[in-house]
Amino acid sequence: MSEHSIVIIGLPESGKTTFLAALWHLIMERDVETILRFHTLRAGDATHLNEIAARWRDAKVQDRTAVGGTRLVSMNLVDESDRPVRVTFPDVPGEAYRRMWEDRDCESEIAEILQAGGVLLFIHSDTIRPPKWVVDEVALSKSLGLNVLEGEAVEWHPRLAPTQVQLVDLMQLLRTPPLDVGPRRLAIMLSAWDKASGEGLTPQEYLNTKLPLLAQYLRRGADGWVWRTYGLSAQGGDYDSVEVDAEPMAEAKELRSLDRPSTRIELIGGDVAKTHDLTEPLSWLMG
Ligand SMILES: Nc1nc2c(ncn2[C@@H]2O[C@H](COP(=O)(O)OP(=O)(O)O)[C@@H](O)[C@H]2O)c(=O)[nH]1
Ligand SMILES: [Mg+2]
Repeated sequence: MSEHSIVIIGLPESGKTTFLAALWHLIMERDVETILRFHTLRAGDATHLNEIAARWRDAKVQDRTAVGGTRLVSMNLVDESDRPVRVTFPDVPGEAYRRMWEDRDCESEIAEILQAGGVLLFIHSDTIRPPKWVVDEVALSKSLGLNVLEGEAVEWHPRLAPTQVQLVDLMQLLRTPPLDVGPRRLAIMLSAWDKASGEGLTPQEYLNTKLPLLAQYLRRGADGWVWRTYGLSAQGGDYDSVEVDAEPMAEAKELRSLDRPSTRIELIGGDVAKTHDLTEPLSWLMG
């Protein structure tokens, strides 16, 4: 069986687990056409996938992936010409990537996983932290009547860095030993696209506009990434929170009422105008 490994990377809360949940539902349910299809199950392997897919079907937000709880999930699939492929991806806690940025450190187990052949980079399109100017922030605080301390330095912390700065660093680390394995394919997944599509931009235009540093880094080809940008709505809208006393969302209720849950999924970009097929980027990454 040809083994393909794809690594899912992204800062915390970028949509990684939701993607895996929707993908597993799609593969097992077969209620829409997909390029890659289910082949065989490996015993004991699917518990985590089944759990997250069940939560996804119920339109419930995924629990935060436990810190230290890296789960290597693999799916035995077949491609268009019935060739078996095993796709392995880790559900690595986003904290691991945060640690690489903030502490310049990474566990050896994760370093090994990061040497996968294809990279899926998740970016939550609605929570991008843009670069900010101190003068603007001060002016804003003052106009809101907040108490601004004059002449006092605010200590900087790497976590305050804009999203695009953190992501470019992460991409550069993947082309630096010990993580470097040569040029690779990269699919950029702008998640929660349902929140972003109202702006009328294509995923590529969105990347250029909201994350210009990352877009330039990729366009210049400095690290040799062969890349594509997708807009992904893996839920179709907002899901119910898992908090006990949380109000149910009207949107989640509507999504639950769809006959075929897979049709909640919308993916644009790549070779297709619009599809429910989450295996399209995987198939491209394996190409
Ligand atoms: N509106 C919307 N929210 C999403 C979508 N995908 C993920 N989210 C939300 O984004 C947040 C982070 O998702 P999660 O998959 O847990 O991210 P992870 O930490 O990278 O595994 C959660 O609140 C999700 O419900 C989507 O397609 N649409
Ligand atoms: Mg997660």
